[in-house]
Amino acid sequence: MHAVQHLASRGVVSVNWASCRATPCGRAGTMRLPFKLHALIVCLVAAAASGCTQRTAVTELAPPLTSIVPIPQSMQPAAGELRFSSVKVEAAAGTPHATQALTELLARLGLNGSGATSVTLHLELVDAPELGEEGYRLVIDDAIRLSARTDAGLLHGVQSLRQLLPAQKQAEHRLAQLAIRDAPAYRWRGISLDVARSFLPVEYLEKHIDRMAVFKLNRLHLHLTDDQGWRIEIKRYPKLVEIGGRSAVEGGRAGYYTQEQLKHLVAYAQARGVTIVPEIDMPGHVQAALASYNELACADVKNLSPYSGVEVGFSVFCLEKPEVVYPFVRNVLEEVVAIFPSQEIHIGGDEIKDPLYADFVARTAAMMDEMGRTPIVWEEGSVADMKPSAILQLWNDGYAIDAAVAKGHPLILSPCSYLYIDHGNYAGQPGADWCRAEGVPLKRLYSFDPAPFKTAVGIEAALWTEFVHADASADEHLWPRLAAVAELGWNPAGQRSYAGFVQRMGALRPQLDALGVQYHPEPDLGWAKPE
Ligand code: TNX
Repeated sequence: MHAVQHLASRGVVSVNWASCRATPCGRAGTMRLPFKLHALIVCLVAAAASGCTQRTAVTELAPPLTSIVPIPQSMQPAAGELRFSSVKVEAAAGTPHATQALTELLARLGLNGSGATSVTLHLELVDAPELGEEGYRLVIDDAIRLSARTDAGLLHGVQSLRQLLPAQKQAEHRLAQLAIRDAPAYRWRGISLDVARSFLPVEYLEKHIDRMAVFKLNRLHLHLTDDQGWRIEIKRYPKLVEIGGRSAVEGGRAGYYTQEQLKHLVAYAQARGVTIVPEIDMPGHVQAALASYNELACADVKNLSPYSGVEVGFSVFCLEKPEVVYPFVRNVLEEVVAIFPSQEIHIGGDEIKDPLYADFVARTAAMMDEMGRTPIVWEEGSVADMKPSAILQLWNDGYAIDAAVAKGHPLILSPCSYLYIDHGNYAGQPGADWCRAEGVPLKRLYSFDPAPFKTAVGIEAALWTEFVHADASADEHLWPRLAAVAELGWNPAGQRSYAGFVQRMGALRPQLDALGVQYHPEPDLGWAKPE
């Protein structure tokens, strides 16, 4: 019996992850009883679970691996391991997305055949209120039992199972016996992609959604319009894409999505537990719209050409012409809500000074309410008179948001010095650095704590694309930092540690490789390229 099994066989060991001072890979085997025996046992199990086994003296202790990001709320290793070469799925009705995700995973790993040793995997819906909308239980003993209240919860369970399994086909698969109970701290765990400055093709977004799902991220905010481009087909105003879709930031990609493509993406994301949240940025950041429909600008505006610069804050709808602007806004938003079932719709509202700004935001937010949706507005919108249910998205670290919180406005947290991942992975990486000259390294990002923001519904990182023009560059900015975003949204500060994250994420590199991610070779994870 190997050591972890032996230790664990004396009773299920429950790991308090936060109290375990994570031992860097490569040194775990040299631990010499610095803790009491129980703590040592717990930490050895945790170290094994963290995925250091291939590179440390713990190797003989604990294959198979149990590194999961974001870290499960509770994970109890049990005795033994389960070995198998095929999996038979017994899925309850009402679990279409989880069943599909599981079927694809098993096929990719060659586990869907009739292997010599078969195990049964039960997918079940259970009435367990403590699991919430997205929680799940995963028990591995002589079978695999995944249960949740919802299909969405089961999908997350499938992702945990994916991370417990190797990323590639094996002759035989092994899983540690364990019991996981898991649920997220926050309901909003997102990433915003700026497809307006530089377009991202549908195929990239599909891959991106697959990758988000692996880390249980559940909101994809698409910044669909800005000065440099209008990316969403609006049938009533075809010039928005005919003219506005042809421009991009200098060096970036132009293009647009048809409504059919967007509906396809919505369904693709839904099947993976991801909600697409569209943003139509108004009343500023609208040069592409003004260039397409000149009447949206005031008569004294001279420059109505498409724009490919980087500077912001110069374009605005002519708010003195409400009879022109509001029908346009309403017609556009009606088409937007017909495409996107998301309860929340982002109406922008950033970086513009105009005497009628607050009025515009209040009227447009009210329009969203009438359409049965919840508006999201960038933090500046807090000056507008809106229902307390309107969500504000915080982006300047020090922005005075307390009054809005006191009014009850929910917050999406995107403080730029932690979550603007258009900024460098390291100081001096070319690109955006206006918010933090030292960039937003992984460790810095991970140190953000949402807890002080009482009305926060969650967090969202942002990839602006003034300087990110290709798929590979997007990948390199997004990963591995998005995995840290996922953990910040899933686990409260007391439940996680950077050292533990580094070990677990370090071990999950093959998962990113299997997904074809061109990630940043992060030195903290031991991924730095040799000199
Ligand atoms: C600020 S965040 C912006 C974007 C830029 C970004 C660049 C926000 C609401 N506005 O328009 O792309 O900085 O980092």
